[in-house]
Amino acid sequence: MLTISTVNTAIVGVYTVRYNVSDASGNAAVELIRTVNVVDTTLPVITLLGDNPVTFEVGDTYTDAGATATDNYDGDITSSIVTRIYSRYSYCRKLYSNL
Ligand SMILES: [Ca+2]
Repeated sequence: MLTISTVNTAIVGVYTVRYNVSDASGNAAVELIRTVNVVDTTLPVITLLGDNPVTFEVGDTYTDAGATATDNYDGDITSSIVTRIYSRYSYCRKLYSNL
């Protein structure tokens, strides 16, 4: 068995392993190439900080407790968290207030 040590399984990427051999007369075989894809298919994990759900009195200022995110390959990716706010109830309220 041939052990290949040039594929760094700790770094995502596409690696090629080339195979060749020569006989005692110096004749080289036709080289063969194997492509090795090192991929990261594990999803990152988000952890919410604070309570969920959060309930507070209308008119109060809402301050989100935040969240953290980690990934098996990228480590701490908290700074990459994207937040979006959906508000179906406030939309309905606007409709009624326009009547
Ligand atoms: Ca990952």
